[in-house]
Amino acid sequence: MEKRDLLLVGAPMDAGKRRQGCRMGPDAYRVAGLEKALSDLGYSVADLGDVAPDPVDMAEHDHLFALPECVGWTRALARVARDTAGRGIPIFMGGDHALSMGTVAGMAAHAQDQGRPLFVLWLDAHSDFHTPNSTGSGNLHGTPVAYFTGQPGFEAFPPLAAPVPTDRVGMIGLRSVDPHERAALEKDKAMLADMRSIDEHGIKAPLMAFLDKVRATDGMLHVSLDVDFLEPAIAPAVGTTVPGGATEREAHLAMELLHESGLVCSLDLVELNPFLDERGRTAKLMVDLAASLMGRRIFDRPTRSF
Ligand code: B3U
Ligand code: MN
Ligand code: MN
Repeated sequence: MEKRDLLLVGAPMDAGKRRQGCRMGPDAYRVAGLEKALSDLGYSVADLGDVAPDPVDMAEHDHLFALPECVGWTRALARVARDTAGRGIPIFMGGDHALSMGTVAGMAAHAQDQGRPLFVLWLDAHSDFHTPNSTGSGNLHGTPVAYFTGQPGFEAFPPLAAPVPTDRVGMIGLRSVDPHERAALEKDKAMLADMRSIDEHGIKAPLMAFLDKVRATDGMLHVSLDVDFLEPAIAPAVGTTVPGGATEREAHLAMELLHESGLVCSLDLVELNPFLDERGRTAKLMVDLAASLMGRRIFDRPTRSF
């Protein structure tokens, strides 16, 4: 298969929650060597620099944190995703998870332009399925899946060119889902693999089942990788740590299977907060996972020391 160009897009969004630091994510990936790790695999890689939010003339909301800025990011990133998707595989270097409102909306519009369905693999401890009406925290990084699947309550946000139906969403790594999200998800047909089921059946079974669905409909696959998918002991640089996450081996296996599928057309790397990292270990692990997803083999994994 011909290697598609890789396009690194910085999305230093920090507006999706109160705790700050994710704005440093794109530079942490640059310092950790993401571009070289990928170009060493034989890809042509371009760093397109950082996106900025569109200016938005809207009042702040009483409950939702930084609503106007989140709307501005969604507009900007949806446009950038749609524009870059035709030129290669965009890798969005976050930034917090609210950035996926824009990236998935833009990728879904691109897929629609191609006449193909978009599927979304959500690798996360959380389901991020709150709506602006159900969120208790008011943090919009807990809402992107509800937005891009077209749930009600997002009137302040750009209308979706192509909502992603929930039966085209797969979530792996779940272990912190609020009651409202759970009630909403149970009514829907997303594929949910929580850590309990991964402990029982391994990570390969749900992932292959989901990839089979993508392949069966000639779908395109967007992968959204939240740092908190990982066990916090190996990935401490995240504001919302939840113990009991994916191990390094489970995560690498998932990336290798994704690579072998040949289905991935775009990737978000989200929620890295370099302010909370230990000597760059989380940033380096995320770079290694991205390299596995793009085809780095097990014998070529670097030795790491901190
Ligand atoms: N569900 C909680 C917590 C949360 C969601 N996503 C993250 N944290 N990273 C909320 O605030 O909506
Ligand atoms: Mn998330
Ligand atoms: Mn999360």
